[in-house]
Amino acid sequence: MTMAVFLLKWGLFIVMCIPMFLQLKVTLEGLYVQTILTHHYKSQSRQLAHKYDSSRMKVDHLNVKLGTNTYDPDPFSQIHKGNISGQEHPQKENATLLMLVRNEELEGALESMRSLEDRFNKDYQYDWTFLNDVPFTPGFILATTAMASGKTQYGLIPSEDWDRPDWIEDNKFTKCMNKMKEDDVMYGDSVSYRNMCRFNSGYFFRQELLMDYDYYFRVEPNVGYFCDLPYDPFKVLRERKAKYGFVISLYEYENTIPTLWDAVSEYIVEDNGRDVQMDRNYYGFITDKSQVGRFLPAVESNSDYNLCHFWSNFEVGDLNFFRSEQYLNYFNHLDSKGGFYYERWGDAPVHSIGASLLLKDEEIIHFDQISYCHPPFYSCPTAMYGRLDQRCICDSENEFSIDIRPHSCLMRWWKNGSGKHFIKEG
Ligand SMILES: Nc1nc2c(ncn2[C@@H]2O[C@H](COP(=O)(O)OP(=O)(O)OP(=O)(O)O)[C@@H](O)[C@H]2O)c(=O)[nH]1
Ligand SMILES: [Mg+2]
Repeated sequence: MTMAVFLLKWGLFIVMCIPMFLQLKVTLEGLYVQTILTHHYKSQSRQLAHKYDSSRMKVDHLNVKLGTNTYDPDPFSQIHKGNISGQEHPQKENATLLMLVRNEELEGALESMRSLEDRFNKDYQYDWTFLNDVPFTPGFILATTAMASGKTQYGLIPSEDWDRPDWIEDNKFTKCMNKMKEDDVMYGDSVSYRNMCRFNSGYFFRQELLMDYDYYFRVEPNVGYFCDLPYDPFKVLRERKAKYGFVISLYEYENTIPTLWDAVSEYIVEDNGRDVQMDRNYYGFITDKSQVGRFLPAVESNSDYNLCHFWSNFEVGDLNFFRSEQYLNYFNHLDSKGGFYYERWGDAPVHSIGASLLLKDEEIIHFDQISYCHPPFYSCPTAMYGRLDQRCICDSENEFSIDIRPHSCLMRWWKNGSGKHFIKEG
């Protein structure tokens, strides 16, 4: 009897398990088939891709439509036809490469120089101008001159262009700086960083050594250029009558500029349409907070300013714009508020807002074919042929490749600044 119950129980158990076993078998078979199929499809698509390698990867790609906003009407003709490289005397603009730098940053300065020389300047030999708030050491001068293909010159910044002016109140300044330190504001406790930002905002273009130049290309220590420059950016500025060129655009840390926009708004009201021409300038770029594509602004701001700025560690610009009465009025208004010291206003938002308000009609250029890296971010052309043609060493898909990321303002630029040509022409 016990045996019969035992057999019955097991019999029932086995019968009940049969569908489960069948299901498991089907699933395993399915997985197996799926794996085989995936493998099959992958290898088939790899085969297909390689089947067309010879035409896909062909170097003679003069007729390929570029996925880029190039300023060069015949972009592939330059490098491979040897029009730049090997040209003995390419036409040069009245321009200089410009580096504000400390003696102790020599190695970083040489790294940046080597990269820009290789990628661009060896073919042009533009002058290098170095500026410092203390005299350059003989070692610095020797090494940078050896690295440069062009002439080098070294300027000592006068104290009145660099140091904190006396009308900044001591006690208020110390209190503000301590508060910024407490609040962990980036470089919030640094006096020299403030000097540097005010100098770059309002004084670099007044330096004696720059007086005879029209254009400058700002270079910082420890930056890099990942592709050959496909054109002379100075020439692009001149030919297009542009005044300012950038590569990367990001959101500013609002805690460094709590009252900057108040000062700007006051300036706009006082200007009363004299220099700031709202119907032609780039006001939209610095105030648009709408969704662009799938991107809302990465940070919320407490003013109309959306915090977008051109990352000014790279700049190619027209010195005459900065020396103009219009820019000086703008700068003087901001400077009189003391925010470079009581807060920690950076030259990036100051340049960017100034350029966006005062420039117009495509006078600002996005150099999308210049691949530039200031750690941690970099730009890298997305078009494969562009990368090949410019001998790029960069990965356009990496998360630090900044162009189309939530914390990039480039999409806002395309919408409000100079959009991609094909969008405008389409
Ligand atoms: N001569 C001189 N140059 C300075 C001083 N502080 C900064 N600089 C230069 O000013 C430029 C900007 O300074 P950085 O320290 O790179 O500032 P940043 O790019 O905002 O910050 P990082 O992310 O640290 O690079 C660089 O070219 C520096 O070499 C200074 O006290 N004296
Ligand atoms: Mg830097």
